[in-house]
Amino acid sequence: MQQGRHWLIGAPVSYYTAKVRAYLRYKRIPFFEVPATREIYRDVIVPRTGVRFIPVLISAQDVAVQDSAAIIDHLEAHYAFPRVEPLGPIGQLLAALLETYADEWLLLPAMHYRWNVPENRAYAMEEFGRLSLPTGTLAEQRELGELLAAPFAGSLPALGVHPTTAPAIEQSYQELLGELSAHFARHSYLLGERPCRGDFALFGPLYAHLYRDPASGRLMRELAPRVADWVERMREPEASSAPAESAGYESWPQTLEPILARMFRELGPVLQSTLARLAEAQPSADGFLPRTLGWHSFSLGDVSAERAVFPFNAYRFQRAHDHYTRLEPHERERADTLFARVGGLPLMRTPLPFRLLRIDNRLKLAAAAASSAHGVALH
Ligand SMILES: N[C@@H](CCC(=O)N[C@@H](CS)C(=O)NCC(=O)O)C(=O)O
Repeated sequence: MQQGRHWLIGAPVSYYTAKVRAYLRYKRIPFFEVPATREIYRDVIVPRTGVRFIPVLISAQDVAVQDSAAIIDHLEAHYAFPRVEPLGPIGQLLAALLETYADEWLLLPAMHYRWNVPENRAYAMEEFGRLSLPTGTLAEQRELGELLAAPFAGSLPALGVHPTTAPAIEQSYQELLGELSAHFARHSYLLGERPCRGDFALFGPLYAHLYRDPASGRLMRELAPRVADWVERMREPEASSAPAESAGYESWPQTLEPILARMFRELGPVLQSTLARLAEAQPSADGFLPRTLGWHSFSLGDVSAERAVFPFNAYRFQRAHDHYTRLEPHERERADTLFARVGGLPLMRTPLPFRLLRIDNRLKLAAAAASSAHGVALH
């Protein structure tokens, strides 16, 4: 990969690659996309990042960055315009919350529909094979696709996708489509007339899985054509001169409230419990956290089930929480009015008794700064 250019290593089937690709296109940042073949994993991804995740950005300065949010942050430092961060602090907080919801929670419907609907599953396996072995025969690609897809399909129980939760996951997703349809009837993007990081994040599951996978794509177009239109808009988002928060409402559109309420109802307790688990976690000898910290129960609709505890869920939320704790008192009051309406106050007011740091693409726990370490009330 030649220096002086940005290279995005990823895949058309990949959730978080879609997020970064839409961001790069919106910013009009020139880049080349490289499919994550077996050779690219062996020669670039693993040696440069130490982990096996996509997307990876190899920047024009030859810096290797993994994690979709870290890639966006890295590029934002070099390309200020068009802005993707909302102007106001509450807008920034909401964008980070929506990013957390899209990155961490919409994995459930995205993975459920991909791996439990036979038509989607067959399509995804072929796509995995084509990506990894572009010059192989169809039979070779299918065989390899099946092998490579196994760990992804096998991750469903850890995410909380079980036969018992599948109906609730479908119901929640279809209700979300209704809420998004109502929102996109009035606004082009989540926070108004210009995409924010929440839009890019939401594009990950809604495009790479739930629009591209054939059976899911039909479902979206049938149930929520306006959401499908937003997906199309996000594929090549136009740089707009409109402020990220449009005038006429107090930094957030009202039609966002049911979506925030859903997020706090479904993901809120999972985050609370993850924070509590982290507060008790014993660091390993090297100080890094494992990818999962045991299991906990969660509820969706009327069902309860088990899922793994993912420290990364809390890491993504930490950015939103930081925005919240930095609000000036008059802004805090406005944000609290909103959070009280959408059921988010207990979570937002939970102090984080630690900092999660991301070092060498792995998470580490550090003590909270003295000023914010006011008691551990994690219930
Ligand atoms: N937090 C990471 C997540 C990246 C991620 O999970 N990527 C998927 C593909 S879309 C992957 O590489 N998974 C490999 C694995 O789960 O081991 C990001 O935002 O980039």
